[in-house]
Amino acid sequence: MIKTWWKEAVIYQIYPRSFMDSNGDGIGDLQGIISRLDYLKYLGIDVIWLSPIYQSPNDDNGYDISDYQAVMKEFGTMDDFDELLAKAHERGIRIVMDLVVNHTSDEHKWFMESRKSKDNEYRDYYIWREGKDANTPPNNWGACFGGSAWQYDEITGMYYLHLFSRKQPDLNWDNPKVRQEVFDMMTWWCDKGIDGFRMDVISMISKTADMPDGEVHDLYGDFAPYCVHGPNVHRYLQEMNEKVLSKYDIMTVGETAGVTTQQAKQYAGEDTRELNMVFQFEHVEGDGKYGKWTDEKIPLTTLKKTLSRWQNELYGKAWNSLFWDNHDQPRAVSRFGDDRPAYREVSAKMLAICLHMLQGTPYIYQGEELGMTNYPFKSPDDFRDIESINAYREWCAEGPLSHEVFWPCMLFKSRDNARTPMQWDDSLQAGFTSGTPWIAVNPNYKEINADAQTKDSDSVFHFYKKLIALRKELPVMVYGKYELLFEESEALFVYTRTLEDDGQPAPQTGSLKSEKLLVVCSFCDHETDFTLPDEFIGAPCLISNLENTYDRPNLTVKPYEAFVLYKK
Ligand code: TEU
Ligand code: CA
Repeated sequence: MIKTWWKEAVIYQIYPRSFMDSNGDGIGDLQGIISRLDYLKYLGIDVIWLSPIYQSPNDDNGYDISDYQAVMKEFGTMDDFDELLAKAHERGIRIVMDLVVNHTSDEHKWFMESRKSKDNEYRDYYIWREGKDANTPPNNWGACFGGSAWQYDEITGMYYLHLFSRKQPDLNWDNPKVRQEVFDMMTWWCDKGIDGFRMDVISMISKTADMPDGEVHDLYGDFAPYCVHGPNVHRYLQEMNEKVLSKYDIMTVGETAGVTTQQAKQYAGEDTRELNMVFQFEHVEGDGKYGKWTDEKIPLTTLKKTLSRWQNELYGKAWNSLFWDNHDQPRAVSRFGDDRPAYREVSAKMLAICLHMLQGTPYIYQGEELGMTNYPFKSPDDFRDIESINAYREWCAEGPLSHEVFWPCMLFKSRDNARTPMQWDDSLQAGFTSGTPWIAVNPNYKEINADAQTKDSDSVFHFYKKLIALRKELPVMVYGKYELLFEESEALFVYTRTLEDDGQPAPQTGSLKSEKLLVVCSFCDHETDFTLPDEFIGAPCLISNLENTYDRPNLTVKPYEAFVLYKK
């Protein structure tokens, strides 16, 4: 297995709009991030993944880019970015940029040209089709944010494809000029000294030439068979690798919804010359009752089965990204743990152990290290996210479901749960802004905030700090082989990691040695009897979320208790 810095790293995702506001306009910004770099350094993370900071009309909070080489005005200037990069590097922190090139904003100059006429030189930068007739789009595909995936444009009387909002037209990657423009832009950022790319919906860049109606599951036809993992996606990524990525010491992670382990081995194989790792969603998806919407937890046995398959099948062949949440997902502790006051801290720590002990590169989403929770939305007017706003209209206000049925699903799954401001301290607006925040602060900020937790050595924050530090000491956390135990348990997630010394030193953790871990995590609010595997009886405890001893064969595991035993 190849040993590299990005396998040993811990990544911290910043959603800039909600991280830290430096000038009181209620919107997080680059100077705000700079002011919190020492906090991140103290936590111990190695890499920041910066959600988009580029110029954007913000139809989808920066995932609709109108200029890839300019900074969004509300976030600051290119000088601020250069300062952020330099100051992060001074602290030994790398910066990975979000690369959103499946689509641009409709306000990007390429699209403004493209729509002007059928023979404009930018026409083929996007995907234009004739409608079936004057009032019917080319096919029945639905967009991810509701409505048809096609938008009629009066100027030329044709439709353009947008798999997300109508302000996010899809680029035509089959046009070599588009690919070259993207590669040149990436080269420009790499030459600035950035440390990698997280590639937004990169599995969707290649579409089939033929675009038939899709099967109708929810409200519209499904585009996935024609647009996800399309015919040329690997060819385009190999071209990108050859022309750009291979020239720099950077890391790449592809966001690849719907990817199978088999496909992941191609996208992120050790020898396929595409990407370093994929962000797969199988363990956080597939639970929806209405599209992605549901109010129910994923059963533990299902979660274990999915995660274990990814652990086993990628071992030695490709590399996993590990995450419970991000800016598109509800808060980890509310979804997989238990955010009731009695269990919030203990279950947040349990989830941290469970994830960081798996094989792959862990991603911490801002506020996860504090155990931040979902937001208690009161009415549909509280949402800011285009997906939530459109979903409520489509499923409920103008659609088939009653408010009573759909509302709990929105509370549980809305992306805005993750987008409320970072809770820095117990002052007004949680110390995020001196003005009015663009989205409301979670009212629990007085109890849950960074200031209190950095001062309390028992906090969720210090627990993450400890896990990150352990990763630097224990190669088994990075390179050990995974094995699931007690597969059928609906209460406990139990696994081992085993490392045999293969004589190859690891870049950060140093020399390898044979070692083994036993990881035990309770995912429920009741006690569970558990018998230690013989070989771990008497093994020392590396880390645990409750004061307890584990030196007897028969244990009673408390609600959300988690511990790791270590054996040489
Ligand atoms: O998300 C892509 C993606 O797959 C989403 O549709 C995801 O499934 C959904 O948000 C879950 O509710 C990426 C970005 O992470 C997201 O923020 C953007 O809105 C989207 O691409 C379009 O760029
Ligand atoms: Ca600001």
